[in-house]
Amino acid sequence: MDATPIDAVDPEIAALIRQEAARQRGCLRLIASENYASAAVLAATGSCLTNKYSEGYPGRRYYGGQAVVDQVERIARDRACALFGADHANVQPYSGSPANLAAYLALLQPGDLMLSMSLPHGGHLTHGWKVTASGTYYRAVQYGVGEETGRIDFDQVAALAREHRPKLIVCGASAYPRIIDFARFAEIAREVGAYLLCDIAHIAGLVAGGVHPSPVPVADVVSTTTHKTLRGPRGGMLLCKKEHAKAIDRAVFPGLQGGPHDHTTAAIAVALAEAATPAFRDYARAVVDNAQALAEGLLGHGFDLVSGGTDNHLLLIDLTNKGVSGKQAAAALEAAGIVCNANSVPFDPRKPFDPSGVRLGTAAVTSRGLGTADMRHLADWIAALVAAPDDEAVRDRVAADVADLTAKHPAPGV
Ligand code: DSN
Repeated sequence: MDATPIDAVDPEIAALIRQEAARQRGCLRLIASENYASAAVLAATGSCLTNKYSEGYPGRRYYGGQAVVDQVERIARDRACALFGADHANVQPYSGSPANLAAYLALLQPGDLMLSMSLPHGGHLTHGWKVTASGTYYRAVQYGVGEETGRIDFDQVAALAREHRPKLIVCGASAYPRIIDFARFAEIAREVGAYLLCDIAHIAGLVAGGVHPSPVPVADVVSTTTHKTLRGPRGGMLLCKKEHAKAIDRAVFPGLQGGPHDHTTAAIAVALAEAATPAFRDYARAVVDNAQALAEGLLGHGFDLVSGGTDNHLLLIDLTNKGVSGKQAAAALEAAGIVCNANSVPFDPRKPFDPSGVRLGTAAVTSRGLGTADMRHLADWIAALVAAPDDEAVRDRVAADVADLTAKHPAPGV
C-alpha cells in the first residue's frame, strides 16, 4: 500500500494498517462473518460524510446542511427496498446487535417473551442470551437443532411456541449451515399470534444473490449486518412491513441511537448497488458452490460436519473424532495462513472458550476469486494440519501452498 495521509500524522497506526492489509492479502480468511469490501465501499466509508451529523430521517432532521446526506440516505433506503423487495428499510443501525435491539424495542415491552435459537446451537448472543441486553430486558425461551440431524427441530419450535405463546419468534443464526425455512417459522408465528423477526446477518448476500430463500415476504421485520456475505461496510439494516415502519424508525432513532453514520450509509448504498448486479448473483452462487466443495473435500478426509454438509456459505466441523479441540485446530490452521474461529457445536461437552468445533466460511476467499478446485486443496491442507497440529514441516509446506494461492488471487480492496 502506498503512503497515506495517516503516515504523516500517525506513523504507528499507519504501519499497523499496512500490516493488517498485508495479513488480509497473505492469508486465506475463512471466518464466516468476514469478507473483502470493494475499493468503492472502502472509499465511501473513508469519505467526508464522516464529518456530518444528521439525527432524524431524510426531510426531518434536527441540524442543517442535510441537502446531500438526505439524498444519500434516500438512495440507500430505496436500494435496500428494491434489492430485497421490502416495504420499508432503515439503514441507520450501527451494526447487527443494535439492529436487533431496535427491533425488540419496536415490537416488545420489557419483560416480554421471545422464542429464539440458542447460542450453542448456532443462534446469536443478541437473540436473548442472558449476558446481553436482549436477555436482560426481555425473557427468552430457546429452541435448537436435533441431535441426530443438526437441523432446526421444527417440532420443538412449534411445541415451545404453543406452550409459551411468545410475543416474538426470532430466527436466523451465526453458525447454522443449512437453509432456514422462513415460511415454516412464519406459519408457527401466525398460529400463536407472535411477530416474526428474521436475522439474516450471515446470509444477506445469499438472499440478495438469489441462492437462499428470502424471509422478506413472510417476516414482520428482517435484521441484517451489511458486511458479511453482503460485502458492504460494517453496518446494519432493518427491513420491515409497512405497518411496522414508524415503530422501527422510532426505535432506531431516537430510541436507541444518536446520529447515523452517514459515511457508512453511503457505503451501504454503494454495496447495495454492487449487490444488484449479475456479477453479484454469480458471486453468491460461487460462495455456496465453494462451501459445498470444501464440505465434500473435508468429508472425504473423515471430518464430521454438523448436519452432514452445507447449503450456505459456512460449515461447522465437529473435531471430536479427530482428537483435537477447536482452539488447537484453529491455531494450527492460522500458523499456516488459514484463519478461522473455534466454535461450539450443538450439544458440545466442551466449554465455549475451548469448544469442540471450528466454523469455516467461504465468503472472503470467493471474493478473491478462489473456486471449487481450490477448495479441494484447502480441504487437503486442513486435514494435514489437523492430523499433525504440532508438525512444523506440515505447517511450512501448507504455508508455502497458501502463499502460492494467495499470490495468484489478489485480495480486492486491500
Ligand atoms: N461476530 C459475528 C460472527 O462471527 O458470526 C456475529 O456477530
